[in-house]
Amino acid sequence: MAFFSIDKTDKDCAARTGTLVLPHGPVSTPAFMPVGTAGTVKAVDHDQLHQMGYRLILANTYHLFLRPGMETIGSFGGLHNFSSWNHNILTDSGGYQIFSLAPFRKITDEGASFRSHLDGSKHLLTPERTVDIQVTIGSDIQMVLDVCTGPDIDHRAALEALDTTTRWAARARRRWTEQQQEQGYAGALFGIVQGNFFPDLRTEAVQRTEELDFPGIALGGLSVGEPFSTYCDILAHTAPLLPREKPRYVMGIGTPEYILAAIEQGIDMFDCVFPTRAARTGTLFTTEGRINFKSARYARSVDPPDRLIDSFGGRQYSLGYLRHLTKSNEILGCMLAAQHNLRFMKWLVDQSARAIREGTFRSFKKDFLERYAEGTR
Ligand code: PRF
Repeated sequence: MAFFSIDKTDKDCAARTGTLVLPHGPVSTPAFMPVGTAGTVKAVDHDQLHQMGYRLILANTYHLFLRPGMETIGSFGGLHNFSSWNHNILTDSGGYQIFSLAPFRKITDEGASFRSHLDGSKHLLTPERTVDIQVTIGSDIQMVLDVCTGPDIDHRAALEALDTTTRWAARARRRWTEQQQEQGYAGALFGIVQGNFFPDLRTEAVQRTEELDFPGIALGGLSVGEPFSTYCDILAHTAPLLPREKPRYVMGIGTPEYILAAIEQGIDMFDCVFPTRAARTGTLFTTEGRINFKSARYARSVDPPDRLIDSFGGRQYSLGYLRHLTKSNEILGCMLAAQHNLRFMKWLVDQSARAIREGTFRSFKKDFLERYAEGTR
């Protein structure tokens, strides 16, 4: 079966539904991937993720490499066995985490050297080593090591980062092919388009990444602090340049506004810590807007978080109870809020898919966002 097939394209925009066929089973797209940085989606257990309909979660090379380390994960035969998750895993390469977390980092042609945010120890990740690590993890989809840049750099610096990213991508591609031939590695490798917020560099990045012919392609370097309109402009410029037949992934986006904008441009995959992180600090995403459920206004609310969404798999918990749990720092508060937000994200992509099949994605997006903005306080 093909690695990726498009099932339906919306009649009024580039949005599409499809199916990814991965080593641990098929995944329908558009797909939101919950982030399980250290091999766990915080406060949500694997059975629940499966029950919610998730078949592809994300883990981070950077974190797993530092702790528990590759010897431990290797001794379990990979992250699927180690964590007892029998469905698909996509691993990010560490490029972005080094950029955002490491207290010290230095990019050279050889790779990225950095100090661990855990204990200050020094490490070097090269493009080849990053592939090898992700092979040890047993990733169903792995990402190339890239250089992610912030919104404040000039054209010259952005081009330099792009040049390094492209040279690293070619080396990663070569190592991935060796791993397929020598170890029978079955996971895919995705290239990452960088180029900062310069349209000419984004165009060049797509061309140079496409020359390497990866099975899938990601847009990196977005949602790094730029205004939403800049994100939309770069997305509208770059997405139409991507090959139609390959899965397309925007890395690290997770609010409904960002995700629906991406789906409209024909993006198939996204991930973000935001739904699970926000849950832990008292924020729920609902079909009537984003709410702070710690607010006193919910103290006696007998309502469920959302009238349209089955937040807890058939179980009823009120907003009043959820507020109490979180105010009391009860672990169950984190668990329930994370569960609701992940069910909300699944609902959002499933409703998007339904609308695409019906050819009504644009009106679904407009209606949803109007209501969502109105209720967000
Ligand atoms: N590169 C990688 N991972 C990422 C990003 C990137 O640019 C982003 C940017 N939003 C999130 N995660 N490798």
